Amino acid sequence: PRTTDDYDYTNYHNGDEIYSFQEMLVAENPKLVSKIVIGQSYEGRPLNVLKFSTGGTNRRGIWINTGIHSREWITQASGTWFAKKIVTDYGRDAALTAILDNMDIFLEIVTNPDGYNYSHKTNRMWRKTRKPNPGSSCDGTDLNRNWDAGFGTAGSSGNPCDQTYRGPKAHSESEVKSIVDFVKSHGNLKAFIDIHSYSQRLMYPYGYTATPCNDQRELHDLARKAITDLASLYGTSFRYGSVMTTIYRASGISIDWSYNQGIKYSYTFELRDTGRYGFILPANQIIPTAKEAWLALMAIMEHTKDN
Ligand code: ING
Ligand code: ZN
Repeated sequence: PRTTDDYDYTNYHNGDEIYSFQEMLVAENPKLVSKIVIGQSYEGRPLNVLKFSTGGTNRRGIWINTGIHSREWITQASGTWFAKKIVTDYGRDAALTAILDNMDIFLEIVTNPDGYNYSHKTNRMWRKTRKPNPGSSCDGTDLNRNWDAGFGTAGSSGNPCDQTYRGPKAHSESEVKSIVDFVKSHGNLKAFIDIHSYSQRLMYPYGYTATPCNDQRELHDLARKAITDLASLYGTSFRYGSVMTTIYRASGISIDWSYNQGIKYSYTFELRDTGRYGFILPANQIIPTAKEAWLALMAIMEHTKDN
């Protein structure tokens, strides 16, 4: 494709194709979209973040990332669709326009580029990074167990051969550390949304402890509103609640770290489906999955703007 209008949103794309989508989107919308390179992956790929901004200086921000687990292809595909949706709706949809007139949106689509490349070329079911682990024949760290929030406690593994290997220490992985540095230096993010698949859930902190977070009531009510909006489109049902009570104990996860940094609206999604296809979701579900998820994102972003 030569433009983002020609891009095929109904099929999955590899990392290079998504990178070139990002370049096209920036070139087509120079006043609205810019690209920030927050770091590079272990294998040297850029960690690109799309910034959607209508001006101001260090406005309140919303962080969204997809693809922290490489095999969850519906998430990178949805992230690409979200990016196009934002530029299409700005100036046309009143709610999105109001959000962007007050806040900036940061979107990292390919959050684990090495794993994503490996998942396309070698092993479709690859979840972790590709960094070797000294003393082990197993490669990779789980980027959603590597954050400094209950790091190393129950709900992650110390064995490099496990899918939930946490890495040698908190923020040891450049893909995580680059986000940590960006979030801290920005200093004005109000929402942090980490998008996974599959199992159709919308969750808030905590994953490493059963103790309810201070904002549990507000986060719970907003989650209910978001999944109700989501279901209004095709009737897809999402469970919701804290990570620990909704799915299982998980330590060192992104949204527990972001929440403990003071970013109140920290949420994590698990998109379609509930297991029929799992990670191998047919491509004809990309647009419906992205469209329904967008309604939930809009609910969270609007609430964030107004609070
Ligand atoms: N499952 C998640 C995992 O990392 C999850 C569940 C999501 C836990 C978000 C904590 C936070 O185990 C998938 N499919 O990645
Ligand atoms: Zn995941």
